Amino acid sequence: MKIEQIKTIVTCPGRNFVTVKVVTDAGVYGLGDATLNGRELAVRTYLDEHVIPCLTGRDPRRIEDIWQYLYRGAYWRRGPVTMTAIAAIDMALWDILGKLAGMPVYQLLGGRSRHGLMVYGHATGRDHAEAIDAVHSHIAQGYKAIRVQSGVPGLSKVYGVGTQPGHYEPAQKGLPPEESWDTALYLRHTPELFRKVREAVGFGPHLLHDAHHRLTPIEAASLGKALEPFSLFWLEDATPAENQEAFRLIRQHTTTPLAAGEIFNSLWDCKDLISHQLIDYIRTTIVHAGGITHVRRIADFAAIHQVRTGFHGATDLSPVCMAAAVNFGLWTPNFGIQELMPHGSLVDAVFPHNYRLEDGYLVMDDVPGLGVDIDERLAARYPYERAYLPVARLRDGAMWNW
Ligand code: GCO
Ligand code: MG
Repeated sequence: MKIEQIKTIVTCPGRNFVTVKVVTDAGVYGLGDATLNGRELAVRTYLDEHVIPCLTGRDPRRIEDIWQYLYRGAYWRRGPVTMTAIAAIDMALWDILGKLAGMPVYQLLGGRSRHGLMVYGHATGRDHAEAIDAVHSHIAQGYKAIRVQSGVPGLSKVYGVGTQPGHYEPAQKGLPPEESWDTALYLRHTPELFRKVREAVGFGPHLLHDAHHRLTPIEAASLGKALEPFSLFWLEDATPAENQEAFRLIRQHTTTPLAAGEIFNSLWDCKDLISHQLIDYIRTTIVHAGGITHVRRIADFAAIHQVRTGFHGATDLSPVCMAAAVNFGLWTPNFGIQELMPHGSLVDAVFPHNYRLEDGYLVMDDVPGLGVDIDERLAARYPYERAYLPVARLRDGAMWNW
């Protein structure tokens, strides 16, 4: 059996997605997500120019060998562009293998560990009252876990807070918008938000919060401590994690569970965080960390340190990645939670899929492969549009962290 053709499909049904389609001579094809928000065309070029020409003619069932070929063979290891490109090919090969076997990918991984994946939804509000309304509406929709973010008085815009409750889009069309940031205002405001949310809904639903890497380690420690009475499921990306030691300081001061890793690309980015048990949830995703083949190694390594998965699942991860995440989460023994920001109906039409939300859990029917497709004709009607995440500047104009 041979890989006959591989193509990259770029489409923008409201936001940009890059998809890989691997076609075999056996009449089956596989899909992989290759979307790297704001750097989409770099991955497409990496695939088109440097990966695809090396793969045509190979046996698509040699998933491990192709992974090692692309990772070890390239000389230049890791990095978001490389690992997203490898991930897309890897996902597509698992999709093909499932179709050949007539089984969903989770069966190939070792079968179901659970009936569905508990997800967390996004409750956002421009102020506390609006955020609390959004929490109520998520509870009414059956969500068991809810991430809460709100506007901060004194800041005109806060990342992760939409213009309508419950919705925000990570990237904006055009060049990167600039937002201003003030840590002191944020730290004053955030514990108060969670005090009010707990007062309004009690301790039943799980609550989560994302600090988007904006804090220093000591600021993160103080926020974690201040949030302890409100019993969060996790505090996410409290500080940038290039220096994994930083989390040791946070850990010394707070028992609020910590999550990190949505921007990591390999096990090497989280090895110390996991082995020293400095985090509780690893957010590294299939699309940005080398696909199912590599994320399975991360999850297994995490399992022996009692760290659970909590994959990134914002709208910039396509339904192809979500389908892979659902298969993966049905199997992985140390699954923790899955982020869910539902895509709109147009994205769902471009990528028809088999997973669905039922009473706060993502479930899927047994279909061969990943259980996702692409309507190429519809995709072709929405060409790429330049779009970026915003950047953050301090009050004095200096660039600040993501
Ligand atoms: C999250 C996020 C996202 C990311 C975005 C990057 O869902 O936890 O932090 O909003 O910033 O997906 O592309
Ligand atoms: Mg995040």
